[in-house]
Amino acid sequence: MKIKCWIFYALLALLLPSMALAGNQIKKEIELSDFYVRAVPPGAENTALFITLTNPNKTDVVLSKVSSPVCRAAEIHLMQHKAGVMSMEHVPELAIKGGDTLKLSPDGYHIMLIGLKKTLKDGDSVPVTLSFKDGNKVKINATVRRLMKKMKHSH
Ligand SMILES: [Cu+2]
Repeated sequence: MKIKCWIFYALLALLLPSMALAGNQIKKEIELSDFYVRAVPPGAENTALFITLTNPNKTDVVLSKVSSPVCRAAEIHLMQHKAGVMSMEHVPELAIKGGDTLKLSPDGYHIMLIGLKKTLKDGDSVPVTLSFKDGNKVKINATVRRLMKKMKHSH
């Protein structure tokens, strides 16, 4: 009997870490699509990046940091109507709920590229690194596009 018990615990000790590992691997990577940077006139200091983020997991995925070599800083912003006035607010992170798709747009969440180091022309490719709270990092190349809709900046 004593030997059987020992084998049981030894097996359990062997199995537990591998089970935890399998749990991690089940987590699917967030899907990024339709990403683009808004073209701005030469000399413009800021522009915005838009992405559609789809979370195929059951749990939330949180975007916590964005960076790009084309600008001094990148911030997650939320465009809001406040007493009839559109204003932008800096939010520290952006949660994409399990099974949800979040589409960034000029009148909602967007990523502000602040302090542009060069003029971004229509068709240019902008490298961007997205860092998620779980430690995952995703690199994308967003194409610069002209947008029809005007975006007012009031920081
Ligand atoms: Cu903004």
